[in-house]
Amino acid sequence: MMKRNMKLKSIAVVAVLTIAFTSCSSDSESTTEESDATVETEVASTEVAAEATITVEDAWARTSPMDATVGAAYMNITSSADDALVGASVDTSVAMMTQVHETTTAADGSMGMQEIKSLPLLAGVKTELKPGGYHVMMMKLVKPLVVGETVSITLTFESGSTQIVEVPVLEEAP
Ligand SMILES: [Cu+2]
Repeated sequence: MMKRNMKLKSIAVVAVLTIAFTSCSSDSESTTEESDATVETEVASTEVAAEATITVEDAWARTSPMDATVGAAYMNITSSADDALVGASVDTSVAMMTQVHETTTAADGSMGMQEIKSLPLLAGVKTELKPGGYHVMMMKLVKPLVVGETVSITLTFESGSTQIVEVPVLEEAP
């Protein structure tokens, strides 16, 4: 971490020096440029602190039988800041309705599932969407999910950001 910070700092210094050396203008102008650079650096570091990154890994969708009306997609989601998955959607050429589901087990042991409006993502913690757990459910499939194809799933997060994930259709988890 320290090493990386040091490296970033030296890159910033090089950038400022480059501006100074390439500037053939008057002293007053180069002063202006330097102060601009300082302001930009401050803004940039504020953005870095506030901007969360959300990483989606190991996404896959299960191939669906010809007569199936629903399909499921799975993935691992890690957000650098606390957030929540509040929605998922696919193009209507794939499925007419898409929801985030959780698998439930009733008192009698029977399995079911229900929509979950907000799936919490704790900062730095990998949240798994996997068979038997959370999943993205594509309903009213327009056509079967065929191995070798990919489905673009748009994830919406509580923070307001969205992410499009290219999800390969597979027989089983990668
Ligand atoms: Cu489901």
